[in-house]
Amino acid sequence: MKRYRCFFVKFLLCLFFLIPYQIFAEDGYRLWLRYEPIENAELRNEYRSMLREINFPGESPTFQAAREELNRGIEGLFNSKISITDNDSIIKEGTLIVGTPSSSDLIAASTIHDEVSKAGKEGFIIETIETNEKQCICIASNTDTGVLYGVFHFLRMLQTRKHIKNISIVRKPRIRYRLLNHWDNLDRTVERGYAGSSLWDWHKLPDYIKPRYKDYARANASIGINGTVITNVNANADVLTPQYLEKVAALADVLRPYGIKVYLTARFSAPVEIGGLETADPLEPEVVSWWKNKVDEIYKYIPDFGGFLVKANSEGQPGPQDYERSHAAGANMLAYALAPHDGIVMWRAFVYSNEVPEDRAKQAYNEFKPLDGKFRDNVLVQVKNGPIDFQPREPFHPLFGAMPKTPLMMEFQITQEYLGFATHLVYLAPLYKEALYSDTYAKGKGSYVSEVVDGSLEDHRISGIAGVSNIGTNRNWCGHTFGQANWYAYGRLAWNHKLSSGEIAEEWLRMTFTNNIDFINPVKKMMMASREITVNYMTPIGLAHMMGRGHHYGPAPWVDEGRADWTSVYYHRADTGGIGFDRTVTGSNAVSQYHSPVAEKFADIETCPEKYLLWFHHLPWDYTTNSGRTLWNELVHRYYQGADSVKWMQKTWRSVKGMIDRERHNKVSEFLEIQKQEADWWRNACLLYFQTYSRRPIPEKYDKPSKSLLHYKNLEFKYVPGH
Ligand code: GCV
Repeated sequence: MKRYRCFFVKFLLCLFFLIPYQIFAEDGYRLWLRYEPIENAELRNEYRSMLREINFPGESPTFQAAREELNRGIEGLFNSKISITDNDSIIKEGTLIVGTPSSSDLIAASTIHDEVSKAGKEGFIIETIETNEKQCICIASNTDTGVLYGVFHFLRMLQTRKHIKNISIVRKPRIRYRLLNHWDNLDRTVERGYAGSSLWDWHKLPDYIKPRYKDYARANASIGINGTVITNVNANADVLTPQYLEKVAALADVLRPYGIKVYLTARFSAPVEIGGLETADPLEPEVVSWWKNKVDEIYKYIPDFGGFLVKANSEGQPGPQDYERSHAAGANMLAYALAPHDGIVMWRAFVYSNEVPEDRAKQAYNEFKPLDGKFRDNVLVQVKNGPIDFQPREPFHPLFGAMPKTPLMMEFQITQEYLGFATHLVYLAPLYKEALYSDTYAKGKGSYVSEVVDGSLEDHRISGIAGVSNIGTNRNWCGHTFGQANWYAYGRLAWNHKLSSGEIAEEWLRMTFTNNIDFINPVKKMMMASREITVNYMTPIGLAHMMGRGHHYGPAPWVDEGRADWTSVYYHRADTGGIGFDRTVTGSNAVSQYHSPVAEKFADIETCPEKYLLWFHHLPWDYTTNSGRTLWNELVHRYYQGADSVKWMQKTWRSVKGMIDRERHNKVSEFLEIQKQEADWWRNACLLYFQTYSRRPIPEKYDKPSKSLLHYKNLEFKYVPGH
C-alpha cells in the first residue's frame, strides 16, 4: 500500500511539473515580444524605482494599443501590474510619462517639448526629466504612432536589460515607407512562402478577424514597419473588386492603430479583366478614368490606403509595353489616380526578357535608366538588391546611383527562396548590410546604396524599402525560429540602416531566447557566420542561380533546357576552359553600368573582390586565387568549408542545450540536421558536375562524395512548397 502511495505521489509530482510545461511550451508564437520575468533583483529594483506609476492620458486607438502593450510588457517582466493614470496633477517620483505635447500637459509644459520637435513625424524621444522636482522618464513624440514606437523601444530596453537611469534618446526613421511585401495569393497559397499558408483568411473576412492579425501588427510596429502589401506581385485583379475591398478594409482597420497602412498589388490588365474595357492602354482616357474611379472607390473603403505595388511586363505579367507604352507611362497613370489621396505607386524594376538578346543582369538598367526624371513625384521605382534575383550573393544593382531624379526603393527578400527555404539557418542582416553599404560612387566616394535608398543622396521627398515576407500560418510565423531574426533584422534596418548586424542579432537573441551571455555569445557568432557559410556551400566565388528549376529547391547546376535565362548553365558558363560569366568588355560588359571606379574595379581580375569573381569573369580552372590555390581547388575548398561549417553550427547549438526551452532547441537542432544534409548535397552535386568540365580531382584530403552525379541529377521533387 505504501509503495502505491509513493507511486501516486510521484505521479502527481510529475503532472505538476509537466502540465505547466505543456501549457506554456515555447512554440515561437510570441516572437521577440515575450516579456519574460527579469531575474536579476538589482536590475529589477532599478527598473521598478523608475516605474512606480505610468501617466498616459489620451484615448486614440493607437494610444490604447500602446497602453495595452505597456501593460502586457510590464506584467510579463515584473510579474505584477503598474497602474496607468491620466491624472497629471499629482506626479510621483519614478513616473513614466507617455504621450504627445497635445495629449499630455506634462509633456507640453516640460522642456523636452523642444526636443520632441526634432523627432519628426514618426520619431520619439525617451528622456529622464525632472518634473515638479521628481525624477521621471518621459516617452514623447509628435504623433500617436511615434509614441507607440517609443513604447516598443522602451520595452526593448527592458527586455534587453539596458540601464534606464539618466536616459536621453532621440530616434527617428531614416526611410519613410518601410514595407513588407507579401507574395500571398487569394487562394491562400504563398509564392515562395515556406511557413504555411497566407495569414489572410479571405474566405472568413470581413466577419472573422483572427487574433493573429493584431499580433502581426504588434510585431511589425515593434520594429517600425509602417506598411504592408498584402497581395502577390503576380497579381490577381479580383482583389480590386468590392467583394475583396470589403475584406481588405477589415484588415486595414486592425492594422491602422499600429501605424500600418495597407497597399495592394495592381494587375495592369484589371480594366479589361474586371472593368469590362477592351484595353488597358495607359494613355486611353477610358482606362485613365477607370483607374481614377477605382482608386476613389478604394479610398471609400480604406481612407488611408497606401497605394499600389506593380510588377509589369515581367515574367508574363501584363503591362504598358503590351500597348507599346513605357513603364513611366504605366506608373504615371496610376500615380495620377492616387495623388489626390496622397497614395504612392511602387513600380518594380524587376524586368527582363529572354527575347532580348542581352545579359539578364543588364536589362533592368537598360530599360529604366532612360526613364529617370519621367516619373510623377508619387512614384518610387522598386529595385531588387542585386541585378539578377535575390541570390545568396550578388553585387549591388547598378540602378542604385543611376537614376538621381527618381526615388529608388530597395527590395530585399526575407523569405529564403534561394537560401534553403525555411530549414536553413541563415541570418540575413549581413546580406542586407552588404548591399546597403556598397559604394555606388554616384556622387564620388561614399555614395552608398543606403543613401540612395533613404533619399539623402539626392534629397528626395520620399524614400522606401520593401522586404518580401517570410511569414505564414506556421505557429512560429516563419517556419524556422531563426527566420524570425530576418523579419526582425529587416525591420530594424529599415528604420535605421546604420545599426550593425551584430547588435541586431544580439537584441533579437536576448528578447527571443534569453539574456544569458553564455547562450548569446556563441549563438550570435553562429548567426553572424551563417550567411557566408551558406554562400560557400551553395554559390561560392560569385556563382549564382544554380538551383532546381521552377521550385528552386536544392542544387541543379546542370539545368540547360527551357528558357535560356532560367537555366543554370546561362549563369555559371562552365566549360573545359573554365567557369564564370564574362561581364567585362570582352563579354556582356555589364561592368560598364557601374560608375567609375567601381566599373574598373569589377572589370579587372586583380581588383575584383573574390566574392564577385565568377559573377564578372570567366576564368580558367588553373587561375590562381588569393589563397594561392587554383580556381578548381579553391572551389572545392569553399564547398567543403561551407558544408563542414554547418557541423560547427550544429556543435555550437548543442553546446547551448539546456540554456533555453527544450521545444525550440529541439526544432532548431532538427532543422540544422536538414541543413547539414542539404549542404552536403549542394557540395557534392555542384562539385561532381563542375568536375566533368574541370577534369581535375577532388584533393585527397577531402572525403569523396558518396553518391554519383547521376544520382543527384535524377532526384525529382514534385510537391515543393512555395511553387
Ligand atoms: C513573385 C523570382 C521568383 C518569382 C517572383 C519573382 C518576382 O523570379 O522566383 O516567384 O515572383 O522573382 O520577384 O517577381
